[in-house]
Amino acid sequence: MAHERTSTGPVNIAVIKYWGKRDTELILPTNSSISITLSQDQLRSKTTIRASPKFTKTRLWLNGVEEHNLDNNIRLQNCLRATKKLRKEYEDQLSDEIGIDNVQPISSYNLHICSENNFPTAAGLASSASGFACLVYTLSQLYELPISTTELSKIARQGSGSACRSLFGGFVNWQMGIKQDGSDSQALQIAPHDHWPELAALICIVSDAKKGTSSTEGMQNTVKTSTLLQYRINNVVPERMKSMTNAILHKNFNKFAEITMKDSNQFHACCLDTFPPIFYLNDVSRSIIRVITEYNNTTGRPDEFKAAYTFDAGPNAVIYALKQNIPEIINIISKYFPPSKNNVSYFSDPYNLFPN
Ligand code: 2P0
Repeated sequence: MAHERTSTGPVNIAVIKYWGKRDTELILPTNSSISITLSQDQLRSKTTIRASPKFTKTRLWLNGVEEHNLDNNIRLQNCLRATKKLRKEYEDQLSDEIGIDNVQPISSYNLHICSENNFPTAAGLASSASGFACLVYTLSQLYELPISTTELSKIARQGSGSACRSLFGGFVNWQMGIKQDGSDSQALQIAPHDHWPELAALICIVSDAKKGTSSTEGMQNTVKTSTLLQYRINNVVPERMKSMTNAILHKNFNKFAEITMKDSNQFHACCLDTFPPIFYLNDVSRSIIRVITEYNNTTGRPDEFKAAYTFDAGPNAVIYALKQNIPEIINIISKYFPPSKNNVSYFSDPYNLFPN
């Protein structure tokens, strides 16, 4: 008998950025980070997993194309091994309770995994985060694992660091942890999706091309060569984690916006401080920063903001703002960057930012 589960997984956009690993195998970060999980209406991964005793090997299709040499895919294997181990323990426990003949030994079956994104893969829109979060969540459903989301986040982390944050909706903290075995490097929810319903995100797709330097490779070059990253890790992020958590809990948009923009700027400064340097922003990205800065200047106060930009490992901008300002921001962006001319397309999801 075949067992099958399908689920979808959301993208998250960090406001305190993760950049750097202290352990590349277990995927343990050099600093904690905070993100917001976006609604699945426009950006999501979808994964179907089927387990059957008839399958002769485990197979994986990504966006319709089969991936080969899965044994060499260490991150995938780590996620499969960890969830299968938990399933086996659960089967042993069930066998003791209801008898071995009544338990399906699904942990021993091969899998067919089908995963797809409804947005450009690897263009700096967190496709690995939604993809691995969705994979691990679907495995947990297939295996009916009796574990918490935070426990599950430690497995998703081993697929892709940022994936651990996509298991929660709302506002999420990835605690870096201090243990060598990674048992305290996990995601926790700061506040649920309906905590701050006035907050919205606008995503400007500057380019959907695959990025030149992958995050995985780029961040380790930064760890090796950037002195600014060391300063950031020790002297900047710990304080920002506290201030950002407070800003979110108190729905203080001015503080939220200030830290979001400063942290994006510092992350890209670390990329520039990498040797050789990494460039993720392009001219259009920098123009968006200037336009948002000018827009914020209209408040007349240096500590008052109407919008906050943030950029990940690619040129695409995410603009956080209060819903009431979104129509004005769309107007400004479309005036300065008509999609046909500058290749900026955008969409807003102001009324349904977070998944349930
Ligand atoms: C973040 N990024 O916090 C940061 C900001 C990109 C810039 O997490 O090697 O794809 O799989 O752990 O998770 C991208 O890093 O890297 C990322 P791996 P991942 O969202």
